[in-house]
Amino acid sequence: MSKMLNVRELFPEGQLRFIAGPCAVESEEQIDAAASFLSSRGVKILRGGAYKPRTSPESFQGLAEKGLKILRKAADQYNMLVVTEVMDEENLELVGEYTDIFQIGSRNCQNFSLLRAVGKLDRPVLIKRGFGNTVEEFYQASRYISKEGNDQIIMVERGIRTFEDSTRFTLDISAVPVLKEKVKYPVLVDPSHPAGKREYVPSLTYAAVGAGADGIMIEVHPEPERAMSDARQQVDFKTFEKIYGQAMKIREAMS
Ligand SMILES: [Mn+2]
Repeated sequence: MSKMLNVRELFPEGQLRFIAGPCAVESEEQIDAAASFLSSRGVKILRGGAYKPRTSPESFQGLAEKGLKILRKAADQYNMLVVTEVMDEENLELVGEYTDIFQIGSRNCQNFSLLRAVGKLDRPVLIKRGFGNTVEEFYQASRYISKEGNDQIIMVERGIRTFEDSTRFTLDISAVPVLKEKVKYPVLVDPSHPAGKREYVPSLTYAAVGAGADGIMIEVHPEPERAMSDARQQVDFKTFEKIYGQAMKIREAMS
């Protein structure tokens, strides 16, 4: 399962790599379909939430350990790595049994005890920017992890809360060059959560690549309309394929 991973090998400088998969793990069939498709297109890291930090407590909260097992099985079958969110320290050990990369979600970006806890482990940590955090606060959050000894960090810009409400969050494209100046870690962009609508996901992806992102973390679902969370922003396989191809062309044009 988990080997010693180096984030710079996963996201080499000057290249573009994708992390993709559905918002939430919903069933074995759904994850198998996603992993089978994505791996065939060259995606090496599978995403999917087993614990979902939802705005409403009545919303789908995730399959928990059952979801982790489903992710692990599909990733092993298709030779992929798993990145999934750990929401609290209590679940760190359990999530660690299944994931290759720990994800710290936007709502936990400044959960300093959780950051310290993953900082003590020898496994990569993907941290998403808090939607109410400045770039400097995001940077300092990464230092809570590295200070404990773990410098295998991946930073993800995922949009911030502004007065603008025509999109779900405002994607802060400027954060990409600013972070790349501050840290040696890979800087990725999640175009799905700021978009809120799948129609905007391609444009935000291309903008991120143009800004110099090392990778894209995108929500892809075999049947987006039927998704149990974030249904409006997940793209189907066909759309993913188009986005992926175009994004790679933009990256090539830049080198
Ligand atoms: Mn989501």
